[in-house]
Amino acid sequence: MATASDLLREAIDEPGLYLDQPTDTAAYAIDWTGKFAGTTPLVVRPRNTETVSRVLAACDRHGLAVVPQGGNTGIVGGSVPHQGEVVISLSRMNAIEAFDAASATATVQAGVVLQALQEHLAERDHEFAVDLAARGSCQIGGMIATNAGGIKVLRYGHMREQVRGLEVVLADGTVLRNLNRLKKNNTGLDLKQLFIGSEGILGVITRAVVQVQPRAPARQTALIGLADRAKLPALLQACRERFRGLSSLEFVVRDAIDLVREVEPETREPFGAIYQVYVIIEEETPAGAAAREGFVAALAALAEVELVADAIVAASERQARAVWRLREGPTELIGRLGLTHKFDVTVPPGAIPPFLTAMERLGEAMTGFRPLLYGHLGDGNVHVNMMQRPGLAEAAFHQAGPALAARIYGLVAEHEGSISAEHGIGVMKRDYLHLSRTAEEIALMRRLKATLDPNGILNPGVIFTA
Ligand code: FAD
Ligand code: S2G
Ligand code: ZN
Repeated sequence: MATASDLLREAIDEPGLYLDQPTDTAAYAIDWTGKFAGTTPLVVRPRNTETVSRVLAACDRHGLAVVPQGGNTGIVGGSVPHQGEVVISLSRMNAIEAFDAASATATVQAGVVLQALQEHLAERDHEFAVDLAARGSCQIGGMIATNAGGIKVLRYGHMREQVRGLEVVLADGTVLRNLNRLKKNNTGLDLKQLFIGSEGILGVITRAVVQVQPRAPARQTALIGLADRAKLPALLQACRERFRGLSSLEFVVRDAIDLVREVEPETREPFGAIYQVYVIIEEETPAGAAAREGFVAALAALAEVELVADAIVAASERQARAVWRLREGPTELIGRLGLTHKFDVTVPPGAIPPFLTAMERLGEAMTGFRPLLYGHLGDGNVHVNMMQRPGLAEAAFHQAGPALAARIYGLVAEHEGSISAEHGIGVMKRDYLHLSRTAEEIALMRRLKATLDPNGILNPGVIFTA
C-alpha cells in the first residue's frame, strides 16, 4: 500500500519539501495549549504557491486529508492533525513581497510571522493594525484563517478589516488569485471574505495584500486599578467618549495578576492597594507634551467620577511594556504552567461584571480549578481560563471539560453573547456552534464546504464534524 509520502513524492519532489521522520514531524502534531495532539505521516513545507497547488491536487486525487498550519498558536485545536492528516506548513513561505506606502498596503506570503511584518513596517514608519501576544510565532496566513482579533480591535477591527486581496489554493489545486491593492473594488461577490475565518476548511491561503497604517505619532499607556468590577461597563463607555484615539482597553482580574507575581516574583505590585480588577488604557495621540497632558487630564476626570481608583501613566516605552506584561503574562504563563480549559467568549458590556462573578463561582464549585479571567474590555471579549490546580488529576481535568463548556457557553448564550470572540471554532467548539449560529446558517456553511472541498480533504472535523 503506497504511503502518503510515496504518493506525494511521485507527484512532486523538491529538496527539503517533505519531513517524514517522527522526530521531525512531532512538533507539528501538538498544539500550543498541549491539549490537542495527533500524528501525521508527513509534513509538507512548500516554498511557493505552485508547489502548494501541485501538492493539494495530488492529495485531492488520492483522498489524503490535510491540515494547513501557520505558527501553530491556535487555541481551538484546528491547526494539528487528529486522524493522521498530512500537515502543510506555510512557514517557509515567509517573504514580504512588497510595501506600497501610496496604497498603504503590504503584499506578504502566508508564512510571514506577525513580528517580522511589524519590524519591516516600523523601519518604514508604518504599523500593522492587528497585534496579539503570539506575535513572535503567529503567521499572517493563520491570522487571516482565524480572523484574529487581538488588542487593537477596538480601533482597527479584526484581520478581516485589514485584508485587501488574497491568493488561495483550493482543494483541487486551483489557484484563486486576487492580490487586490485597491481600497475600492466592488466587482461581484467578494470571494476573499469566504476564506477569512475559514480555519483551513475551504482553501490554503498562500499570499495576501494587507492594509497598513502610518506609525502613530505617540501612544499613551495607563494602568488603572478599579475597586469595583461593576464599574467596567461605565468605564468602557467613558473611555470611548474621552479618549478619541483609544486603541486598546484591556482588563485583568486580580487573581491573574497574582499568578504573574507567583511565577515572576520580580513583577512589582503596581499600586499601594490591591484592586479587584486592573485595566490598561492605550490611546494613539499626536506627539508632544500637550497630548500627554490631555491624556492625564482625561484620566483625572475619570477619577473624579470614581471610575478610576488609582492610575499609573507609563513615562517610557519600558514602563509601557511593564504595564502590558501584566496583561500578556497570564496568557503566556497559563500556557506554560499546566492544563487549562480555555473559553474565548463575548458578552454584551453590561453583562461583563456578573459574568466574571459567575465564572469565579463556577471555578470554586468545580473543585480543582482556578478561574483566571482577562480580556479585551473594549470588545466585550472575556478569556475564561479554568486552570488545573495542583492535585487535580489529568483524567478529572479532561472529564470536567464538557460540563464546564456546557455551563459557560450556556451562560454566554443566555446573555446573547458569542461562544467564540476571536479564536474560531476549531474542533474544540464545534459541538456548541449551534449556540451562536442558526441551523440554516450551519447548513449553508456545510454546502459551501461541500462545493469547495467535495472530497473533504481540508481540515476535516474543524468547525463541524466531517
Ligand atoms: P495556526 O495555529 O497554525 O492555525 C490556526 C488555524 O488556521 C487552523 O485551523 C489552521 O488550519 C488554519 N490555517 C493556518 N494557516 C493557514 C493558511 N495559510 N491557510 C488556510 N488555513 C490556515 N488570537 C486572537 O485572535 N487574539 C489574541 O489576542 C490572541 N492572543 C494569543 C496569545 C497567545 C500567547 C497565543 C499562544 C495565542 C493567541 N491567539 C490570539 C490565538 C492565535 O495566535 C491566533 O488564532 C492566530 O491567528 C493563529 O495564527 P497561526 O499562524 O498560529 O495559525
Ligand atoms: C489573549 C490568548 C489566548 C488565551 O490573551 O488575548 O486571546 O485565551 C488571548 O489566553
Ligand atoms: Zn484575546
